[in-house]
Amino acid sequence: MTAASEPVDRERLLRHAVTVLIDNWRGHFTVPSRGLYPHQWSWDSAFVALGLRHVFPGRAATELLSLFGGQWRDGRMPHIVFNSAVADDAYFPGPSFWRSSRRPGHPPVATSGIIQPPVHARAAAAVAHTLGADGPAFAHRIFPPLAAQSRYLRERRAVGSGGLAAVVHPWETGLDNSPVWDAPLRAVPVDLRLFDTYTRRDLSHAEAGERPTDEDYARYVRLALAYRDHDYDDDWVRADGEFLVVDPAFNALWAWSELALAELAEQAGADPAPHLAEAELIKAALVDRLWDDSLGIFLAYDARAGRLLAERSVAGLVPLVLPGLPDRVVAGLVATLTGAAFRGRAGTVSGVPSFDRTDSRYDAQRYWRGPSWFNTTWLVAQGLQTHGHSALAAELSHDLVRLADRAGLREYFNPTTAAGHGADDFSWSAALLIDVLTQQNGAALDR
Ligand code: 2M8
Repeated sequence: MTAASEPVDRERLLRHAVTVLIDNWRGHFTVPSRGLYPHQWSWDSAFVALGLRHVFPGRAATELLSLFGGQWRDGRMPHIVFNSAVADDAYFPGPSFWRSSRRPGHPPVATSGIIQPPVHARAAAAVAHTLGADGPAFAHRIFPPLAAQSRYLRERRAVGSGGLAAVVHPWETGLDNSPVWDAPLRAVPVDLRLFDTYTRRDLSHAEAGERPTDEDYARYVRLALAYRDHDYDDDWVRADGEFLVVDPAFNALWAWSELALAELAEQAGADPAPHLAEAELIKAALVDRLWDDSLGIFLAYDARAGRLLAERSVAGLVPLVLPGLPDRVVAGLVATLTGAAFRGRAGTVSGVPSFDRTDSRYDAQRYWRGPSWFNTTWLVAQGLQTHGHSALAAELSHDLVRLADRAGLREYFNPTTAAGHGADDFSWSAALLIDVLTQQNGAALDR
């Protein structure tokens, strides 16, 4: 019996995943991990809610509602809502770095000032569905903040004639140290004086070789400080910020969320039409501006340098989540996913590597520079399912189960050895495993 065909004890895995979500629950939200990430992270909460809804639907609703308690008056949903029960220096950069409370219109809880991919409406629509008769009441409460989050992107983050949203910091993409950001980050000086002003807390919880380098960290800090010191002004950052990038995954998730907002609007008594129209606009711009036929993938665009970044990362596969893509685009994405850059020969790679395996910068265990992650692999599987590639989608879901079985609920995984890296008992790995186990039938998993 080969390792791939070993039977998996689904019940044990499910129990473990539920235990992780219980242990990481902090009364009204879930921490991504108990050591490395002791606060509430924005897109993590959306993925967590997608799993929580199967076991504790009320908690899934609370997770999202509590996150939006940190939303700013301008509609931005910050990437971290800080847990006041934790010391300021438990995570760097903490509340005293971001200084959100000095901003007019800030919520009564400390937050960061940058954002993350807007996958929340999609999670909220799934939660509303699971809540059954209580769904419409939840939709009524969650729809207005979700609609404001989308309005913020349209009004404050759109760039260029295509109108796609730009991110102003690598952390806003969620794929923090992807090699795709290497070129735009070269324009951001490494300020050596900054090194003495902070302590990297992440290195107390994970190996340095699995995390971003000190130089990249200094750039992250410089970008965040500049945005903060300009009062998080999006006119300033779009005109003069040192990092301004249009990311395909971020925009695809925005369009996907607009489709979900249309579903929620029906339940909340609002008009779905503008959300359907917005989703179409974003999708058309993605295909028009970011699709690269020869590489068979969506590319990021460096708006500062005015050029596409011709590199293949999992972010370029995520637009598969959008229904109604042109056939040639879907076929190109599937060919790229199953080709040497990502999956290669059947059975040799687990999940979807976060970066092109044929590129010299591919690193199988360093954070977003190669490892497979649960959330991006799950998103690609969702997209495959949307476009009728059910067998390939099932293969990816099966990989997630096998990774959890072999390595535990780690933060990320070596795609070829299936070794686990980063944090352990990681919430979105647990939540998405629950989703996969709950949606699949046993026969498919135990093949
Ligand atoms: C990672 O990002 C944070 C900064 O936001 C960090 O490295 O400290 C990323 O994997 C991000 O996508 C994720 O949301 C966050 C919490 O899990 O960790």
